[in-house]
Amino acid sequence: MGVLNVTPDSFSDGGRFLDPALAEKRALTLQDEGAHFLDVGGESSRPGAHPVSAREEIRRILPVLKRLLKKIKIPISVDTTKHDVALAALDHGACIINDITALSGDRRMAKLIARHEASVILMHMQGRPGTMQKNPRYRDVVSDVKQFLKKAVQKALQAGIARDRVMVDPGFGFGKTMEHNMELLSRLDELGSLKLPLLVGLSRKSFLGHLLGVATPQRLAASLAAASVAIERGAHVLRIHDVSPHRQLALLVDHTRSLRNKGQ
Ligand code: HH2
Repeated sequence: MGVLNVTPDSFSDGGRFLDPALAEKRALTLQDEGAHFLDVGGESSRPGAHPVSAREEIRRILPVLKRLLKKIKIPISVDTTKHDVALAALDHGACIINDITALSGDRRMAKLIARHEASVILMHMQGRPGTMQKNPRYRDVVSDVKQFLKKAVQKALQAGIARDRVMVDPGFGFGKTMEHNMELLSRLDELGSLKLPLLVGLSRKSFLGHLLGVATPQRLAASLAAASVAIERGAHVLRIHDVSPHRQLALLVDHTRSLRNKGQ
């Protein structure tokens, strides 16, 4: 899943694709490089980010979605927590809502997604972006995240969203210390018991930088290494900024896995 941030303040590419023409060009590049989905976001969720209004989010993403409608063949996801933004996006060609609050941010979201027969990404977050990195705590991060996602899936199904339209995401970097993130990555396979497609967003994340002492622009190698571990532990979708190198990595890891499975 290629990331297209139409924001002034995203942590790794803020301000680069605010101009709809540049955003369109970026989307086409991500598609040409082999992305299977596009995730368009109009509000940063980096630690300490300030929330923006639905009106502003729509103002940022709608001109881009209108351009993409005719040009992009891969499914478009929109990264939003707000009903009104999701509604505008679904009316303009998006078919997946990436809700980092897992349907808890806006009580009208679940029914909207169900009514539109759209798909949803349910992500775990402790707290909210403004304050989530202030002393996050867990009993056991993997079991707590799994429990949270189980409940979010039940909520989605109760609202009428079909099970085959649900993906889950442990939410790397969202209300988690570096140790929590590393624990989640190393035990990612435990989320397999949810029996749903597993999406991970590891690309350029701060905990990789903290672990290895590298600034955001130098985090590609760490992102690739983390992605490789994630695929080995059962991740199905990688939410990424650098599609081409991740595609090479995914093809190689998949190939070795299928050879090993054949040999068993
Ligand atoms: N990470 C970010 C944003 N949205 N959605 C899901 N499902 N999973 C993630 O890990 C995830 C996400 C943060 O990355 P980015 O979009 O590049 O930055 P920003 O939130 O600053 O725009």
